[in-house]
Amino acid sequence: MAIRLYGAQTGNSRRAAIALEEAGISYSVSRVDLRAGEHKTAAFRELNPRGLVPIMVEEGKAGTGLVVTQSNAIMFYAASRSRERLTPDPGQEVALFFDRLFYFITEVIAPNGSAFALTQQGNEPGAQFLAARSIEALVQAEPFLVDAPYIAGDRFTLADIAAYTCAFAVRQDLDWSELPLLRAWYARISARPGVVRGMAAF
Ligand SMILES: N[C@@H](CCC(=O)N[C@@H](CS)C(=O)NCC(=O)O)C(=O)O
Repeated sequence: MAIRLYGAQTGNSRRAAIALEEAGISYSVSRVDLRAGEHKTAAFRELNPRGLVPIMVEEGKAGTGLVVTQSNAIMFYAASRSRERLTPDPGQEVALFFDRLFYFITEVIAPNGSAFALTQQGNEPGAQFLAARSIEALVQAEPFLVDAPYIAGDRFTLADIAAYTCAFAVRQDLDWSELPLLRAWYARISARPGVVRGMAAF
């Protein structure tokens, strides 16, 4: 089944691309020019009425296709078809995995995205408040790595992909000298071939 990923150089798009790469799923890329407003065209909104990237389309038989418009749903789709396990084995560490994954989705990624929207609205104090909350949550993830090399334990999972794209987005705003565990983890994740390819997809 042919898979096409629409996206741009954004954290959400990169997260989806990394997951497909790590899962060993082949896909083609459509770069969406956000500055030119390609994501707000009628044709694009037929795929995602919200006019946001990423979108994954899996072309089916006789014109029926799957359209997925949430980066985290694309990650789970990739995991479900992965040769490698990108989620914990059933019954083991599942709660920890979801706790860490949603930590990054709700505490780090969400306020970061809202800060960006407030900047676009000219609300700089609001933007700075949310950006600082996002970075604070990221910094407070340092203890996650005390006993394990990956965000949710001994194995690379979707939680690492979620955490990596947010750390990448604010890498210049972090005091890495204060974050030795996150620094070593960031280097480890950056060196993964699937991550390198996913980061370069758009
Ligand atoms: N919940 C969606 C959010 C998608 C989203 O906010 N995409 C941003 C880029 S990271 C976007 O398309 N922004 C363009 C705009 O707001 O005009 C997801 O996780 O995929």
